[in-house]
Amino acid sequence: MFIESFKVESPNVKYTENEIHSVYDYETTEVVHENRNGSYQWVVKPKPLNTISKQSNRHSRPQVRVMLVGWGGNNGSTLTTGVIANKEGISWATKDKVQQANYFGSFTQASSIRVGSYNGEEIYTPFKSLLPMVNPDDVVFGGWDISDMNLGDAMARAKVLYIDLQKQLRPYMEHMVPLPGIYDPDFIAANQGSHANSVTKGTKKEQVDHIIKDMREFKEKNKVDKLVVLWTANTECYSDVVVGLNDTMENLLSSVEKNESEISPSTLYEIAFLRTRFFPGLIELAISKNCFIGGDDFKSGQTKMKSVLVDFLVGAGIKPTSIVSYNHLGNNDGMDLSAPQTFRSKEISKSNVVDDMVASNGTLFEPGEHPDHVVVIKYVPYVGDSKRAMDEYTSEIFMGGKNTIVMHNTCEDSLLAAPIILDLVLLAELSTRIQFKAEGEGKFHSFHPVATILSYLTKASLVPPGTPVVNALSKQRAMLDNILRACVGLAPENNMILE
Ligand code: NAI
Ligand code: DG6
Repeated sequence: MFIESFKVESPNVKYTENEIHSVYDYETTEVVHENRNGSYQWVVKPKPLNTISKQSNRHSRPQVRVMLVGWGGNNGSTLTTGVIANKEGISWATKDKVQQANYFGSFTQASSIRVGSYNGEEIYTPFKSLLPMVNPDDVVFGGWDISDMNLGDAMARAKVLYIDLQKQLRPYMEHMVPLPGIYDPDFIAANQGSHANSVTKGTKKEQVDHIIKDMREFKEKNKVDKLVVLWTANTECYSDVVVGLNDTMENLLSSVEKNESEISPSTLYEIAFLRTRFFPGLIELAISKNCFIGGDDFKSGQTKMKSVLVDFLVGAGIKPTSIVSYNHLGNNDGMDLSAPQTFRSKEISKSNVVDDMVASNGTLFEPGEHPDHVVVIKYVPYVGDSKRAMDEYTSEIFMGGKNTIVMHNTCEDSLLAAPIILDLVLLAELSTRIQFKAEGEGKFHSFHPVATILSYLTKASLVPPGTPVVNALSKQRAMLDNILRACVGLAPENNMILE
């Protein structure tokens, strides 16, 4: 059964005028390696830790302003059009039916969560009714691009949406023109140069100041305090952490002052608003400014499947030995990735997602042992945004047997990515309104600025130093669900069904 909304009644939960307060039993386990009677032993100690959380803006309708880097791209234009189409209740004719705008693929808008059972029947409610979240109707978009194409033309160039829908949306989109972006041909594929007709000028420091000014003006114009900034521009070449260049906050800021050529446009935007090419220096800067930052590269299709499938295999005691992922696509993202330097960045973000699952099972894998893992991406203009992803997983099973699973996925890439971008915005905003403290602790505090809670949506999760990286999708989702449940005093979903 599905219910639209609910209220929790519990001595641990208090609804005040503007906040929801929840006292929550959080039980963790501590593992220690101790000398007991002359020999070292591993000891696991359950450790209860009461926490209290509060979530603000219970009644008012929170609003959020979003600036996208790469606003005129396939993702940027598809997200903007999708939100407008939903807000305006637009429908359009397809070959099959009259299609209504929806938010399929956005877990905040289109997924549900179990709250309990009623007369033996499971009761579900929309995920978005768990805590007061920003309504996508109240999101206003802006941003930068190195191309001055307006969003109406960008939508047409993307070739993602049905023509009937594009015609209806064009009047809303034509006046939207991205602000000039920071362009450095050394960091994206040479094939992108012809788009770059709207770029900021000056030294690296001046470009950072330019972006800061843009953000200030956007905030003032739209009368908001809260701004979410998100990178959806082309993939840049992979950059290493270099001692003296970007390894500390001080070195990074001094490299910008010195106009060092190895500092990429994404790093300059990041410095302006603390984006994510996560050099240690940037993370330090984000922490020092208490500004939330999240992981890298939207996890939309192939990688999502990978983080489900490998979790299933390793969890079932099956040993994946070879993972081969092919893609071909024909949009501008595909063209950018056809250059080896930008491909390298994508290869890395697509490849690291099985490491924790492999390391978790010492029965299957020796320390340091990994499955062969190959990622291939090819540019095939004809297929446009309709990406093909083919995966082959070979595993060792019982008694030396082999098991090969092959998957083929065809999908409009940006229609998978756009709802994920919306979720990142809404979840990031929500995270800023949650505060908690351990029992006995004086003051409430926010989440750590490195927002692990966003991991479910990105390929390369970012976690605070000293925190484990979790890639298994089910664990990332459980973390999200259970943290939000805790905020309204609901126990984590344990699926024990003892009752
Ligand atoms: P796109 O190529 O259509 O759009 C990127 C936009 O960024 C272009 O309009 C370009 O002019 C602009 N741009 C490039 N460098 C810039 C800079 N320094 N400053 C401002 N604007 C800049 O690509 P798409 O498909 O929208 O993808 C965007 C990013 O998201 C890429 O990094 C891609 O790899 C990643 N991604 C895409 C997915 C998809 O489904 N389309 C899925 C997951 C990740
Ligand atoms: C081809 O690999 C293009 C990429 O931009 C991907 O489509 C994108 O990163 C999504 O990747 P995945 O692995 O989540 O489908």
